[in-house]
Amino acid sequence: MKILMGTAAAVALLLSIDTGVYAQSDMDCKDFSSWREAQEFYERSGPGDPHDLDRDRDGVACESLR
Ligand SMILES: [Ca+2]
Repeated sequence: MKILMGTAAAVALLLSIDTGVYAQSDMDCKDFSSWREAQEFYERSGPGDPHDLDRDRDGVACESLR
């Protein structure tokens, strides 16, 4: 039972970390470890660039990370 509880706690922790990242209201370029990651997030976030990752509006997010 103890092991089961530990597993449940670990899963809950992983889930909270996972949803925590995507629930963040605003992501900045410094929150990504690579340009590719930032670019994919930018593309997934849809039109309008809600996180303001592409300030010069050329379709390329976070030039500073390239
Ligand atoms: Ca840009």
